[in-house]
Amino acid sequence: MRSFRSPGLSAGILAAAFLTICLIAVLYAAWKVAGLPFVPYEVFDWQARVLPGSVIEFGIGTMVTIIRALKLGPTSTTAKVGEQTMAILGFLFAGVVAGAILFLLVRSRHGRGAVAQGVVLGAIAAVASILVNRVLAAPSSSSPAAGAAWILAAFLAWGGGLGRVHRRLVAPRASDPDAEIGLAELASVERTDRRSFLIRLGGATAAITVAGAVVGKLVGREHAAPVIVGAGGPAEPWSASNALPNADDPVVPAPGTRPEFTPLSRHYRIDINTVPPSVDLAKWKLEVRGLVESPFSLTLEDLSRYEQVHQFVTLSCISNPVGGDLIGTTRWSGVSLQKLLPGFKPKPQATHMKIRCTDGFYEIVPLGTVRADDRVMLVHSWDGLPLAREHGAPLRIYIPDLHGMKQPKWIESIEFTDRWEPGYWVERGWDKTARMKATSVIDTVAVDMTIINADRRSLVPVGGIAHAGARGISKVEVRVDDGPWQAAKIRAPLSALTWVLWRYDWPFEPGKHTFTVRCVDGLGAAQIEERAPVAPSGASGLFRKTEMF
Ligand SMILES: Nc1nc2c(c(=O)[nH]1)N[C@H]1C(S)=C(S)[C@@H](COP(=O)(O)O)O[C@H]1N2
Ligand SMILES: [Mo]
Repeated sequence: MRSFRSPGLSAGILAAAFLTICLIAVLYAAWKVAGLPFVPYEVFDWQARVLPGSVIEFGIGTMVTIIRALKLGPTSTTAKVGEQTMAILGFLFAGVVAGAILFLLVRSRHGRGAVAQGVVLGAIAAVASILVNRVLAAPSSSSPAAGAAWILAAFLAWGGGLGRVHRRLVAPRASDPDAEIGLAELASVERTDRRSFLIRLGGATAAITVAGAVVGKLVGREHAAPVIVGAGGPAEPWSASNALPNADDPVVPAPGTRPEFTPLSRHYRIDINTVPPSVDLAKWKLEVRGLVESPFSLTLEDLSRYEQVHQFVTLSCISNPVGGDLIGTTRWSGVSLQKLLPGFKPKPQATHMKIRCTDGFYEIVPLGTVRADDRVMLVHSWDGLPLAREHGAPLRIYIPDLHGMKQPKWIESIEFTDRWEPGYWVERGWDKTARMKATSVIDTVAVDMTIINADRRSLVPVGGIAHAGARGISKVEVRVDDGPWQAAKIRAPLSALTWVLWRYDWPFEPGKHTFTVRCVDGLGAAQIEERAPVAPSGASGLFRKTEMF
């Protein structure tokens, strides 16, 4: 009889890492192929909902700072990739910790019952994951029961596998346990056997991971429920064949200024989902309930029978730093809520609407806002196309002057109530009103596009945007170094709800210069010069750009 030799903790960590990576690969492939729950993202999204707002704000703020400092790419798409990576690494970390604990537990019991304990561990992890899946209640193309069964099977296999790996590491096959060999020799045989076993396990993990990724990518249906785009609907964005309303404006943007009308593919996306929820458009209905004469529901077709409104709108995220890219302008189409309101038949005591979304997001809208402003609308299209999945298909709201955090996407229901409540982000410490502050940004100092004026002066076109919610912009000024503030020319905006493009032709001086911009909103209020971070009410401060010529 030889004594039991427990595999070391490092072997346990390695084995747990391999098995957890296999689990992730298999879950990923099943998610892509059959729409089964991808637990790492679901756990991440669940954490994002339950953790205190300050923790989330710190996380998002750090990510935005890093992305901007390292110029990693468009903030919102890069951040989503960052979140997905964190979700997967976090899941892997949890799997490794759980595996290490299992190895320690089994060691304290002298190696007995490794598989049984592994299965118990898998079952605990499965139950927790199923609970998260049910709490999120994300729509998916698989049924909740199938999702639960799949999670249970996958996690039991993972836990049982861990137990078997432990058993295998304890009882090396290379040696005959009954053979008469010395202890030292046995130890070395064991070490070699464990090492080659772990190497083979690593190889198998690599193979499974590659297979999972390939299957997921090839079959990849983005775990979408069937999306039915209105038959005969437009295939082309509105902007592809229509001129912008200010096309004839004499103020030509300085070369290098961002596009005045943001292409759909470049509009930022911010929400609480690692992967945007996919709504089955065939089954979708807007539920209207609460303090109304009688609850009812509306389909997209019902909405299409109302007068359709189109508005050019600039939307910005409250997390957008001064000069950031979490801001965009497109053409929003839908129905004015003011027109819909009488048909909803709210009871006299109703004062607010609580809007609930597929992803658990919610927001409160005072009826006074709707009654006072016919531009508040339920929106089904952007740039002439039905809303993309990531931008809230099939229905979102638009409320002039407010940041995106007040503008729910993926709307499911409107409940009429008699009191104000904090919305999703207000509950997490953000501003109650979330009104967009005036902001101005220099996009370009186009020194290689210098023009020579009549006095033979070289003028460098400087340009960018200015925006103040629905208040419009009455003045933009540029200062070079410590010089005087100079008025910039303002191009007519696409609408009263969008940013303006401005341009200032700077008399060129060689050397190093700092350009600063500021604006005044349409009501006469100057842009706030004092710097403030994005939380809790949106960033303020002047944008500066330093260039060397
Ligand atoms: N249902 C839902 N709606 C939402 C959010 C969300 O997380 N869930 N995020 C809001 C925030 S913070 C912003 S900035 C805007 C962004 O809209 P976009 O991604 O279409 O640009 O959506 C808003 N609507
Ligand atoms: Mo936002």
